[in-house]
Amino acid sequence: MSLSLFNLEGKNALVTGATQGIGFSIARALGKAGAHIIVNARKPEKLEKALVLFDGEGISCSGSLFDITDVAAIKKSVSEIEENTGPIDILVNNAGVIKRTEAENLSEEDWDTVIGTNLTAPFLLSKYVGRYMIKRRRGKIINICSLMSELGRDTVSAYAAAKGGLKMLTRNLATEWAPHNIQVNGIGPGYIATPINLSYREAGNPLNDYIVSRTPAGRWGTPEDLDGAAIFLASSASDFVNGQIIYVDGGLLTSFGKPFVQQQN
Ligand code: GCO
Repeated sequence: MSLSLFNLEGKNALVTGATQGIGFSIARALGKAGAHIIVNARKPEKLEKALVLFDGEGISCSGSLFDITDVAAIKKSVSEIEENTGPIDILVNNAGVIKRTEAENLSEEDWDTVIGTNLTAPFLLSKYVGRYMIKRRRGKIINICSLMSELGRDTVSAYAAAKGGLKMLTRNLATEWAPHNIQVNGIGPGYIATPINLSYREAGNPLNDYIVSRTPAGRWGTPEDLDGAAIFLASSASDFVNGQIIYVDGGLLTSFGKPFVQQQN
């Protein structure tokens, strides 16, 4: 056994929604472990900014500008990357959106947006990248799931349905593609401080305080808390691990919780 098991040199990793939050951090972690990262984004300005940052940290990177809800764009971009950059060895289905509205008021349009981005897009990307992986007889797919792959919460019905579906997509693809030496696993982040939850992440906000008290570790996670799980699932250290969701949640899902007590600092 040596640490070279975790080395990603010579590998290409495509990370969707990699210009901010969890996607940015996972892309950086894979890059620092030696991979060439292919940074996907929808907006050119955001992509440019992220590439400059990665570059500044000495990470080998290139950009791939496409909307993951556009199947023609997925097909075109995947084949362009395969032809011009090289094989996609690692696919991280990270990009996601959330709409927080009570179920009885959630519009069909918002439902479709959330399911389209968080569930259908990972399926389509896996399908088109998977075809190449099957031919090569190797590949790693990491789906960014959520606590909401397991739990419900007021106002997030579409998100929970999509993330629960993404967990089962992970298990199903793992089952179908294990014979081709492809490992499909997931990471289920707990409450991680990113732009997606900026609106309620401040002391005094009841939801913020509940999250901190409900998390056994007693704090929000940072995007970097996910680095180890991402490198593990992208590397040959996980070659016999398939269909698993690693929850990186400070212990939240294993705990019944305790009565709310104001944090004493
Ligand atoms: C919310 C949050 C969550 C997180 C995360 C939890 O409104 O409860 O936004 O859904 O984004 O996915 O794992």
